[in-house]
Amino acid sequence: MIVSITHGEDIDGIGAQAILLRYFKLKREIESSKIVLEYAHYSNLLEKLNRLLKNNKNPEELYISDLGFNKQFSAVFPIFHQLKNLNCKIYWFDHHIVEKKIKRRLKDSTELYLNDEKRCGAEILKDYYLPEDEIANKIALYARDRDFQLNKIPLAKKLDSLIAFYRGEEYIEQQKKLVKLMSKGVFENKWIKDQLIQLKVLIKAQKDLAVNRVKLIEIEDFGQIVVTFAELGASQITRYIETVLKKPKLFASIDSRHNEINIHSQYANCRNIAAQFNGGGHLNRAGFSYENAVENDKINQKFLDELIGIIKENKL
Ligand SMILES: [Mn+2]
Repeated sequence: MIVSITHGEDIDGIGAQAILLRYFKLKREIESSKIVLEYAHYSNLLEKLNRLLKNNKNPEELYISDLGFNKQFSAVFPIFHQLKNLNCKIYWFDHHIVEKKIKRRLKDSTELYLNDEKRCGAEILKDYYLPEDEIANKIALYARDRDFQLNKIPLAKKLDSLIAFYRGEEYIEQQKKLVKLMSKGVFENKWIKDQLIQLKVLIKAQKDLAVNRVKLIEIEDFGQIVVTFAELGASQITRYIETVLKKPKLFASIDSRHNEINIHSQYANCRNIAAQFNGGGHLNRAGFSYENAVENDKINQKFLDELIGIIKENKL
């Protein structure tokens, strides 16, 4: 059994998995049906790995892509050890900021640990497994366009919005279908078109709600922050709010379906802020979970107070 765990939040996470599937098919003649596709994020990677062990299906190979490392992940080491004892080979491809010490430990615990902050996850996989393949290059290009906010490829943006919407267990089949299509080089077809049409209506409604719910908070010696929520991928909410409001120094959006929070800021260390909530990410954008961040259609005051306190400690 081969297992691929990636984060399913954007085209980089999904694209990395699609490239992996393509590699298996082209170079090792393994069909995608033989590969277990999993999606995880900071809050449930350990849970997914533990489940893998418990199911006792003896994975021969485990691929983790586009997932950073945060403090609570130290529990992955004993899990990796157990997997290794089961003769499982572990590969981890990432581009998040990870401490040198941890990187060394991960290198020692895996068959391969590749981390490059200058490339996105899909690019790292493409360069490693399929550097010459036209379709893998296209996937990596789309992922880079979104991950580095180049915004030059409209189709990448569309696919990214679809992926962001597919977050969560209820859309897992759609997510997998998209990964398989992309791995075959299909980026546009009737199914994708229909999905996009349905999505457009739903997203517009959620974006309007996010704007209506905007909460502006003034933080002394920092400036204004904006917090809002909707039933939409948190990074997608943030991106939209950023086009509506230019002034705030920090944007925090909550995906109220999953209590997942995304923060963007050029003025605060987002990675450190997220780490305080056991999340992670990049310097200027990061994510984490907070149980009941939204309660009875309102942003939880306890969460807001904590967030404000942590922002104050992490000004850039
Ligand atoms: Mn990424």
